[in-house]
Amino acid sequence: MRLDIISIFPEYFAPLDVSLIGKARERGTLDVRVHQLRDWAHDVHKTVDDTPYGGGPGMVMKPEVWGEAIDTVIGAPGEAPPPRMIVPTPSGRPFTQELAQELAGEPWLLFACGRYEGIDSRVMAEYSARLRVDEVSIGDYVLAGGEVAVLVMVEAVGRLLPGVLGNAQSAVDDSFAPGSMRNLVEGPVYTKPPVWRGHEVPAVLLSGHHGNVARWRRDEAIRRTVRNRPELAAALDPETLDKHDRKLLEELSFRLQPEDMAN
Ligand code: 97T
Repeated sequence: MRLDIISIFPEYFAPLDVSLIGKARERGTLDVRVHQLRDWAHDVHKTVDDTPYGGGPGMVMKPEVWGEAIDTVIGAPGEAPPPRMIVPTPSGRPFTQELAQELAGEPWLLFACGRYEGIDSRVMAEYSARLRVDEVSIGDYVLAGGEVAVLVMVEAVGRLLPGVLGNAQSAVDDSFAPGSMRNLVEGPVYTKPPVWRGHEVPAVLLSGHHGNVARWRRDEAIRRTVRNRPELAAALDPETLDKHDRKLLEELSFRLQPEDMAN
């Protein structure tokens, strides 16, 4: 997979030299190219922003500079199938594991990092006519720019590429998990020693009883989901819940929809 990233802070992307993504780049699984947007600015000050039309605070990134940068990176029309373009912005569609999986199937992604109040909207309009453009948010908080959002997305997408995670682990991941577990967060995990500073590992995990271990893990996953992600708990599909699950949810004073209580 080829990844192009355009930013006024290429130094932000140093982490892509290390760990999983760094190894994938060394092996040639990933071809990451980071570009300095200011290389396409023409004035002596390498200006990339200007004041917003209609007034208001902050600065907006200039369309001409972005246009020249993107034209150069994507090359002449018809030269190669164009990339999908991703623009991080707090007003974008949510970045989810589903979108990460979709992007992992693409041969070429172009990330455009905005700073200040964002990129002149005509840039997205212009390229929407030539390639698939998605404005994407990584969550409901405000960053100083798109760079960290791109790091998040590149890591989430990169680990899904064949051979990046090491096959043993990727199999254990989402695809192998039973359907119902996909809507629950993970429970707690433990390793040796069995007692640490007086804290004991739950006895069931040392019991060797695989059925009891599986049931305990599911209970813990349900407890944590109710506590930390009530909106996920509320959306649980009753078809994926057994009697034990329903009893536990009741104990946690969590109520299913009345129509589901008959089951
Ligand atoms: O807050 C931002 C500023 C610039 C670019 C992206 C973001 C953002 O992306 N997801 C959440 C916030």
